[in-house]
Amino acid sequence: MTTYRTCPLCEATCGLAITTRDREITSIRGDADDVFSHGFICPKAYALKELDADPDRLRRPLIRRRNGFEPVGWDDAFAEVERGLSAVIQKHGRQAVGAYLGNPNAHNLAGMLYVPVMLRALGTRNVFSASTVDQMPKQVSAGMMFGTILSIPVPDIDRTDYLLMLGANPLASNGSLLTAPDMKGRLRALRERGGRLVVVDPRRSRTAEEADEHLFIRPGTDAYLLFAMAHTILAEGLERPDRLAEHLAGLDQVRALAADFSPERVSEMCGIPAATIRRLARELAAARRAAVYGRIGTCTQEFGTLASWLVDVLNVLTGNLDREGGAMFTKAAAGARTGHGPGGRGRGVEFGRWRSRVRGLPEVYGELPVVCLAEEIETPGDGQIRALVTIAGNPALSTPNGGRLSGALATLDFMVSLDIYLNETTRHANVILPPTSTLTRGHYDLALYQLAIRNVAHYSPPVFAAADGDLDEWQILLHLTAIASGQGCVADVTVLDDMVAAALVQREVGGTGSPIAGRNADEILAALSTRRGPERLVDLLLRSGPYGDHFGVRPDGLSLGVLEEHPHGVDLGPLQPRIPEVLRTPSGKIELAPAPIVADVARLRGALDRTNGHMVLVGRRHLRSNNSWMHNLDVLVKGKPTCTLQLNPADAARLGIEDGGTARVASRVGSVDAPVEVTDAIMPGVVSLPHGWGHDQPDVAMQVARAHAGVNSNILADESAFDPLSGNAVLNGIPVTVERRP
Ligand SMILES: Nc1nc2c(c(=O)[nH]1)N[C@H]1C(S)=C(S)[C@@H](COP(=O)(O)OP(=O)(O)OC[C@H]3O[C@@H](n4cnc5c(=O)[nH]c(N)nc54)[C@H](O)[C@@H]3O)O[C@H]1N2
Ligand SMILES: Nc1nc2c(c(=O)[nH]1)N[C@H]1C(S)=C(S)[C@@H](COP(=O)(O)OP(=O)(O)OC[C@H]3O[C@@H](n4cnc5c(=O)[nH]c(N)nc54)[C@H](O)[C@@H]3O)O[C@H]1N2
Ligand code: SF4
Ligand SMILES: [Mo]
Repeated sequence: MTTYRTCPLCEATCGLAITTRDREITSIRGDADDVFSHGFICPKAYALKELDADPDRLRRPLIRRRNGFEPVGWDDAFAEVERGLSAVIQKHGRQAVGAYLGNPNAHNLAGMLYVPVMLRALGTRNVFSASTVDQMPKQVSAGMMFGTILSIPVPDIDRTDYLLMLGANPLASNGSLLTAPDMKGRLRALRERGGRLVVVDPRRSRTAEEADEHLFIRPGTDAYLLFAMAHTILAEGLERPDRLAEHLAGLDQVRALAADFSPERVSEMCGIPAATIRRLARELAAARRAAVYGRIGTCTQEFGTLASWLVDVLNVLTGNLDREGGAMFTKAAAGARTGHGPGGRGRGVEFGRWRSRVRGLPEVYGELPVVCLAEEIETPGDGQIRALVTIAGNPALSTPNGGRLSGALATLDFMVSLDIYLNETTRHANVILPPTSTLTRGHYDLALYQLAIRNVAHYSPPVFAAADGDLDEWQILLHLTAIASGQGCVADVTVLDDMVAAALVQREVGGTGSPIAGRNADEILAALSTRRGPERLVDLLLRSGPYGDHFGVRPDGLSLGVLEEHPHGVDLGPLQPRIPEVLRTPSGKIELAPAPIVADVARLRGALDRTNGHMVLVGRRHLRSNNSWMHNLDVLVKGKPTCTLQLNPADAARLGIEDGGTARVASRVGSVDAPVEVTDAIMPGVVSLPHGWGHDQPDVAMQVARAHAGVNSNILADESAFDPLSGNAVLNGIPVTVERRP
């Protein structure tokens, strides 16, 4: 039997054809008929078979006892969670419970739809996630400019003539905040139709190798480069906001701010000649259709929000925002906040509604910066975190100062982890709750389809039925919801699920913007009544979404049933211009100069004369790895180790370090010894180490990963360094010293 399924591993959403015999996978191929990926897949897709079969993947809940972890039944596990969480809540209140949400939540319906339900029941403001070691700066800048948490323009790579890419390596990562399977093919097509690809990166990445031009940049200085390009465009009168002009606020302020950042002024800082900066600016302005795209290298740095903002400032100045071949807004079939209503204006975004207790960092989109997590656990006082819930996250490896955080986790009164492995983080948990294999779940990319370069929709049915007694992730989350809301661990989660569905229906019929506003809630619930769990909620979101059937109003519209009839997905066409309808700012304008961003420019200006004396560390990704959690799959880790410290030959010679030798890398907060790879692909003065490694910790029950342990680069990342507007960690441009180890 063959099941067609979207790969849930990264943002590219490739279609897979998974052939099975009974409970066994016999083959995994790219689905040639997939409307979006047309058969493309990467090596990680094959690893889904190994992941499903991995003997170390947890099948039963674990409780930590005095002499190690013990497998238990679900009832015992939930009873233990109830005891542990209730004790902390009773004694210290709800703020004493923290939560950390990891990246796989964005690739999982349960994570998207039921984690918020669980968090509401928990009632804590101490919520942290992988977003503040990732894309939060982009979400902050885009939210301020356009109005919602996901108002992020994506480069229309299939139609552009010029793509300026900074801090991204889609040939390894397969794209991020840019859902587009087969980036390699799409970038090749761009060049074949005469377009130009320019990559700015302190490392000659695989993507840089494919580009027409690659420029080394000193890590953390993208905001200077982008400002100098804006400066050039404005100084030379090359700006052409065209159709956007009537929707813009703040252009004059940008003009004034850019005045301080001439190419000559920033050139040394960035390590890029002034003439090159001017040429880039002119090329961008002259291109018929162009897009600027920045990703993790431009976010996880000191000026992350400013760099993210300037990317879109350039898209606006050159008239490329919201036009074909420029940077455009997706119109997703389900779940988008800009999906309904007349639009054109909205509530906008608001940050700092509360602050972290110890350092006073502002809340963003309902969460606190994860750079604060360790101190919130360690520092005594009212509101100290004494219990932690982690859901699909591995902060011990993925967040700054992993050494300190691991120590802090060990001091918690109680910790529960929803996770499929006993790993570097979950080893600190009192209870680990494992959901069933990802192949037993239905799948729909609620989050990633909001950032796709075409409007697409694809529902994947489960490949296998869950075994008796296994719990799906949404069911576990509802059990935790029941416990957190004081209903105890025996509550019937089907009743809770009905309440979740009813509440979501109420939001649609009770709101003003929804196409089903004013309809009868019971009638809508009845129409959804054959489904339960995430499928019922997705059906609702699709049917009340922009392409939906609106429950009978548009019989040809989308529903989950329609998607089930289209196992290769439904293509809803190329992106269309959406301004002004897509805007949700209170002014109804594109806010080109939001006040907090304008204020932060002073910090950028103040750092202009800083000297670049020290060596700095950046990260990187490898095609066969996925953050921290796929290193237990032999197909992906066999062969040459990829967790190496890349060092430029000039630095290697100066430091007396040879290829294949060992170097000690030390930062303010820690040091690691790593094997060295001498390569001119890395800029002089910069070293690169990938993240997500360091599996040689006590108790970690991942045999293959342990044999390919690598070192944890986040031992070096400094939790005191962050981008102030977003609270995002600085993971690139970390000052380090490097020395030879015998
Ligand atoms: N230095 C440095 N650090 C970085 C980065 C960097 O570039 N440099 N990148 C950052 C980025 S972009 C990200 S997104 C973060 C990731 O940070 P995290 O999300 O904290 O880490 P992951 O490695 O994705 O860990 C995912 C966890 O989920 C578990 N898991 C996998 N599948 C499932 C599932 O279906 N259900 C459940 N419940 N659990 C599951 C895995 O076992 C693992 O424990 O790392 C960040 N850290
Ligand atoms: N194979 C694989 N795919 C993945 C992941 C994975 O771990 N492995 N992780 C997924 C996740 S969670 C995410 S968020 C995405 C991330 O996707 P991408 O953003 O494409 O991430 P990377 O491949 O790490 O590429 C980042 C690049 O930024 C460069 N860089 C570092 N510092 C700077 C700087 O200061 N300025 C500039 N201009 N460049 C800099 C690095 O050298 C690197 O080449 O990938 C996703 N896809
Ligand atoms: S590129 Fe991403 S979505 Fe596509 S097969 Fe590889 S891991 Fe899966
Ligand atoms: Mo990420």
